[in-house]
Parts: sequence; structure tokens; C-alpha cells
Amino acid sequence: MESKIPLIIDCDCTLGIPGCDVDDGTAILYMLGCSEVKIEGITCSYGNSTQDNVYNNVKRLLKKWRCEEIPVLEGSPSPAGRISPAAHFLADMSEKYKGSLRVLCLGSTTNLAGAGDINPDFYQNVKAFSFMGGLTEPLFVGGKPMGELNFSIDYASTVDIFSQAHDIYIASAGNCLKSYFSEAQFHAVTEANPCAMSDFLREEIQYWYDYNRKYWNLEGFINWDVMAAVQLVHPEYFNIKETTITPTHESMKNGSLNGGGPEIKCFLPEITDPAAYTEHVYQIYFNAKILEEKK
Ligand SMILES: [Ca+2]
Repeated sequence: MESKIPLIIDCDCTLGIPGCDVDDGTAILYMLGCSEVKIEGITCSYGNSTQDNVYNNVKRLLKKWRCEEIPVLEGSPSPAGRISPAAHFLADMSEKYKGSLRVLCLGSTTNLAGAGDINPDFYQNVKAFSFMGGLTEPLFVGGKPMGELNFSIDYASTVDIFSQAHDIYIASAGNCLKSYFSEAQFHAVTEANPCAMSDFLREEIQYWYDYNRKYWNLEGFINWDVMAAVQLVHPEYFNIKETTITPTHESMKNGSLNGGGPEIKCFLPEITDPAAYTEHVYQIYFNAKILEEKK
């Protein structure tokens, strides 16, 4: 019997690549620290960078974290074709773990739609989907407007998925603004916890604080994708609101969840206590004993 939650992370992980977001990487770290979860594989998408860069970066990180046993699959490089090793892996694992597999989607949505094209039962087989993306209202960060990326970049796949999947949890861009990790807290927490994980975080995340100060006037960064990870495993940190969205191809070109299309049920969780939430996330990072020598 499978005692741990089987999970696939589909992501555009660029943690460590200059000028690119760190949040997929922190979401993977979070899942590695969740003792109730088993990461069955990481499927690579595009968005923060190209699929090739993402794939090589995930391989690099898993080697550094001594987690090379986790399968890494190449995804589609663009919306032009949905079928890829990643899509086949998602389709196959949904059969192997029918009714229990969770899918965490943190970048473009092409690979998931490909899995649905390969295996018509994919959407029914998956127990729950958690996404990061989408807008319910215009997004402003540090006083400046910010566009949507994850759902809009392959809007047709996104609408396809939402119209067929069930148990959809969406960390919308607006709701992610509370997933804010200040640089002051980062320094305080890593100094209070001298260990290999703190060293790793300092080495590989500092550039993103510098980037956010320069380009977004922030003394921290929004840890978008980690919210989608937390809401899937620890819903107690959220007010889980069931709602309906009405996306269309036209609305989804801008990432808007509401465009007057057919009603789709989903959950839009909201972080209830941001301080407790960030403390929890750091705690889970430190649970991940991935940088220590394995006995
Ligand atoms: Ca991402």
C-alpha cells in the first residue's frame, strides 16, 4: 500500500539562473521537506526560461541535493506540440496511481494537456491539481503592473485542462501576494539555522533579492509557486474558498480566469496568516535533509 502521497511536479524551474525566478525551486525544496509526500517525478516545462534550460537546471539541482533517483522528464518546448516524454510520464503515472496522484503545475500547462491528449482518463485519474497562475483582477507588484505568464503562455491548453479536470486548486497571482518572503526574515532565519540548507539558500537565492530590489522596489520577493505547493499538502494555512471561474481562450490570453465562458468549479485558497505561513515554509525547507550525506 502506498503510504505517501504520490506527486508529480511540472515546472519551469530556474532557481540559480541569473535574472530568472527562484520560486519553482523553492516549491520543489518544500515538497522534498514534506515527509508525507513522495515526488514520483519532475516534468519540465517552459516559461521562466526555455525547456532545455529548465531540464538541465533541474538535473543540476537534484544532483546537488543528492536526489538523482527522482526521474526528470523533458517536456514540450512550446505550445506548438503537446506530446513529449513529460506528457507520456504524466499519463502513465495517472494510471499507476489512479485516484491518489497529485499534480503540481508551476509553469506553462502544455505537458498536462498533452497527458490528457494521450490518456483520456488522465483528468479523472488525478486526485487533485494545484496550479500557480491566473488573474482575477489587474496585478500590481511594487506599484508597477505585472502581466500573467503561466496560464496565458499556452492559453488553449489551460482552458482545455480546466474544462476537464476536477479538484482544481489555483494559487492566483493576486492571492500569491501574501506569499511574500522578506530579505530581513531570510537573513534572520538562515543565520539562526547554521546548516547546509542555509548555505544553499544564501548561495542560490540572494541574486533574486537583489533583482527584486532593483526591478520591483521590493525588499523581498513573492514566492509564487511555493503557495501552490503548500495549499496542496497543508491546507490548514488557508481559507479554501470554492468558487466558479469562466475562462475563455480570449480571456486566458491575458491570464484572466473570468471571461464569461462556461462555469467551472475550482478552489482559490487565501493565506490566512502570512507570518505563520512563511515560518511554516522555512521549517519545511529545514526538514529536507537533502544536502546531508545519506546514510
Ligand atoms: Ca514557475
